[in-house]
Amino acid sequence: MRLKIGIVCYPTVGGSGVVATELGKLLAEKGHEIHFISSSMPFRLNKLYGNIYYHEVSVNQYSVFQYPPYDLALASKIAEVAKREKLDVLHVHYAIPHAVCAVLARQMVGEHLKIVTTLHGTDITVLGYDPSLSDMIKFGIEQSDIVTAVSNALVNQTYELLDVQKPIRTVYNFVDERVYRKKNAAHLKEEYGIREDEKVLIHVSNFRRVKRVPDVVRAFSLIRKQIPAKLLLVGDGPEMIVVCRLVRQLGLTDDVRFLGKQEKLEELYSISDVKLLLSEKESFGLVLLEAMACGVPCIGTSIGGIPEVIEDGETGFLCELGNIEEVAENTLRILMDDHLHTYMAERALRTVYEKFHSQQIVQQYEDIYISLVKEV
Ligand code: GMT
Repeated sequence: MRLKIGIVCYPTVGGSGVVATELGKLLAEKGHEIHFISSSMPFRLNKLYGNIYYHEVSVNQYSVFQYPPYDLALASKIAEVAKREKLDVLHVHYAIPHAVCAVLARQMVGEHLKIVTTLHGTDITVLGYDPSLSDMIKFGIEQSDIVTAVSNALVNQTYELLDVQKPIRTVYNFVDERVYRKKNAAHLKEEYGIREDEKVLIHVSNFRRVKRVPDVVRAFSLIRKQIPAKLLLVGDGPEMIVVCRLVRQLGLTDDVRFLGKQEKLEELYSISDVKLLLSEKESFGLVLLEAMACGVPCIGTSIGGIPEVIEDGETGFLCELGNIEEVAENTLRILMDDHLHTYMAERALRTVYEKFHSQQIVQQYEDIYISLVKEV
């Protein structure tokens, strides 16, 4: 069955935009017609496909409005595209504003437009606590035809926080294994001034406070006292100034590389020995999966969906939030034991293929769409 699927996502750098875009690309490869509806071109939509279309939402600034009406412009664009292109299904990523805009668009075009909403985390774990928004999020969820979340932890958190009645299914995130695989990028070590005897640790995030990047730096400081090592910090965001200051204060300037936002992450993972993600909130942690697909063992906090991605003692280690000593100790265990490192690297690769394989996950979404279209 060939479907016409609309995908609404945040196009900028971020796991939800990445997953939505990769999903669209893989669905297109399976023969479906994909229509991205977004405020700018999703950054991973970096290749031309005959059956992928992009519809830009533009917001006019009229002097009568104090704020530009983005949500209304989005709803109106969804309705326009759904009607003209005869969309079967609309898959929106994030409950607000996307699910709510989709519901409004459906009222404009008719009930045959089916809505699938995927919860990615921030809509629940941050905005769900805001009483001025929680009823709206609940409305978006309950009015969707099918709701998915990227981890069991996020499903449970949604039930606890919003008291929704709607069934929510877990559909895990995935990566494109053709892109995320170990590559020969040894030349990068030389370019970044990393010696052969040095171990490489990597952290990738948007440097929001919830990512606890200072914990990564503090743990690295303890590790660095024991073995020669370098830390790659990839990404940028609000905490960058704090992190830079801490690196200076701890005397780590020569051993930390600030790489900013990067695209060829698979090459950076390919020269890394361990990945660190020490967040206080994380519904899944897509960057862990990216690293695992390149054979990198991971250290993460026992928070949110992270324990569903890292299998403790098998593909890496889980640590208590804020326990820097435990992070350093577990990281050193991996870095100082080649057998353990090889074992965990292989287990990480196997987990990506067995539990999170892209074909398996895309199939789950496809089955959801088909079940809805068959209902009509
Ligand atoms: O983590 C962020 O700050 C970005 C956010 C997003 O919108 O991409 O990430 C959320 O969605 C990702 C994809 O499902 C998940 O891998 C991240 O864990 C989740 N972030 C949080 O829950 C904080």
